[in-house]
Amino acid sequence: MDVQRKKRSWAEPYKIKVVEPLKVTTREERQRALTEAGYNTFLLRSEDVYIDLLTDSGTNAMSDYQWAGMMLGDEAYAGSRNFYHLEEAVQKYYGYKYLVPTHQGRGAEHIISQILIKPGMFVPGNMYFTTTRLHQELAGGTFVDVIIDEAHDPANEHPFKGNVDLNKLEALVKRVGADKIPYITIGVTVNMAGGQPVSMENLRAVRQFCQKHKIRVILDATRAVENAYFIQARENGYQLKSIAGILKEMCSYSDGATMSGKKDLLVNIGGFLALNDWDVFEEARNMVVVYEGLHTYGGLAGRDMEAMARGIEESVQQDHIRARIGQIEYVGEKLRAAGVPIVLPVGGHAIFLDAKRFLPHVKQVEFPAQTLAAELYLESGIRSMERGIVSAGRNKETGDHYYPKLELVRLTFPRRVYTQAHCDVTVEAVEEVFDRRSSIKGLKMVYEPKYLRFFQARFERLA
Ligand code: PM9
Repeated sequence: MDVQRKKRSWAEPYKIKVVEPLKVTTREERQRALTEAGYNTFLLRSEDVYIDLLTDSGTNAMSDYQWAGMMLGDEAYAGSRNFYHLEEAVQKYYGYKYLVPTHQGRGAEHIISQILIKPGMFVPGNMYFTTTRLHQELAGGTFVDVIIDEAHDPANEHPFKGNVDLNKLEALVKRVGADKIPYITIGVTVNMAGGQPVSMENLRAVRQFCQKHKIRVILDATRAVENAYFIQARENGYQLKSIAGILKEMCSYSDGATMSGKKDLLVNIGGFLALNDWDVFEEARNMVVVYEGLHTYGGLAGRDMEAMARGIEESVQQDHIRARIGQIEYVGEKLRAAGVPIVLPVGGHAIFLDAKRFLPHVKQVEFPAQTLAAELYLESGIRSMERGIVSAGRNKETGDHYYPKLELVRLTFPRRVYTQAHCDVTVEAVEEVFDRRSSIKGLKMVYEPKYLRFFQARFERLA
C-alpha cells in the first residue's frame, strides 16, 4: 500500500569531530559578570558565556579540509603559495580581477575609503554599517542612506528589504552632483536591517544607473553567499541556478568588493579588497603595505589565506548554505509562533529581536536593545548584541545621538557551531524574558568611547 510520507526535515551536512565544553553559570555569577562588564555584552569574558550569539564574525567552525589546509601554510614573507590559491578562488567565485588581502573587512574598508573618497564627498549606501561608515567619515565623506523605506520597518515582509531606492539615489545625484559621489556601497546582505537581501534585479538597475552617472559600485560582499541563497529562493528565474553562478552574477554588477572573510568564508580571521580597475588596484596594493602588510599577505598568515581559499569553495555548496539559513529560519519560526516581536522576514545570519516592541516602556535614550541584550544574558547566559541607538553612534556635526528607526537585539548564529538543541534553549530563554518584560528597566550610559562606542561603552541600570 502506498503511504503518503511527510516531507523530510533537513539536517546539518556535517558531523562533529571536535567539541568544546560550555560552562553553565548561576544567576549570581552572571549578575556579577554583567556588572563588571558595564552591561555591555562586548565586555563580558567569553568563559562566562553559555551560548555565544554575539556575532557570526570569526566564530565559525572550520572543516577538516580547512584545518588540513592550515598545515599547508606557506609562511614566506613574499609570494606565499596560499596567496595565489586565494587569488584564484576569488577570481573563480567572485569574478574580480585583482586581490588585495587584508587582516579583516575593515582593513579593506579603510583602504578603499582613503583611495576614493575626498573631503566633501558623499557616499550612498543601502543602510549604514558601523565600520564602513566610520571609514568613509574618516576619509572626509558623508554617508547617505538610500535603502528602500521598507527596510526601516521591522514588520514589513518585503522579500528584498536590502534593495536600493533608485529615487533616493537619483535625488542625491541631483542634490550634490555625480562628481561628488565616488561610489555607492551595497551591502549584500544588509546587516543592520536584519540580514536582509538585495535582489538581482535591483543590483542590475543600480549598476545601470551608476554607469550612466560614472559612479563606481562597491559591494560589501561579507555575506554575499547568504544573499545569493535568498535570490535563489525568492527571485523569479533563479530557482535552478547554482549559488556559485548567482554569486558571480551579483559581483558582475560591481567594480569591486570589500570582504570580511570572517562571515561567509568560514574562517576565524581574514578579509580582502577585490577590484577590477587596475589603477585603483595599484593604489590599494601600495597602501596595503603601509597599513596591513605586504600585498601578498595583507596582515594574514599563509595558513589563514589557505583556510579562506578553501572556505570560499565550501561556502557556495548548496547543502551548506541551506542548512546555514535553515537554522536561522528554525529559530525565527519558533519565536514568531511565541509572539515575540522579531524583524521579518528572517534574515541570513541572525534573528533580530525588535526591542522597541519588546520593551515599549523603555525610551530610546534609555537604550532598549542594550537593556534587552543584558537581560537575556542575565536570564540564560546567552550573549547577543545591541544593534540600535548605541551602535548608531553620534552625528559628527551636531554631536547628538543618531536615532535609528530600528532598535534591535541580534541573536547571531556562527556557522556550523551550535545544534538544534542550542536553538531550542535560546528560544526558551527569550520567551522567559518576554514573559517578564514589563518589569525590565532601562540603562544609562556612564562611559562613552569616541569611535564605535558600542564595543566599549559602559552602562548602569536606571533606578
Ligand atoms: N561585522 C558583526 O558582528 C563584526 C563586529 S561589529 C563591527 O556583524 C559588514 C556587513 C559586517 C562587518 C562586520 C564588517 C567589518 C563589514 N561589513 O569585522 O572588520 O557585518 O572583519 O568586518 C561584525 P570586520
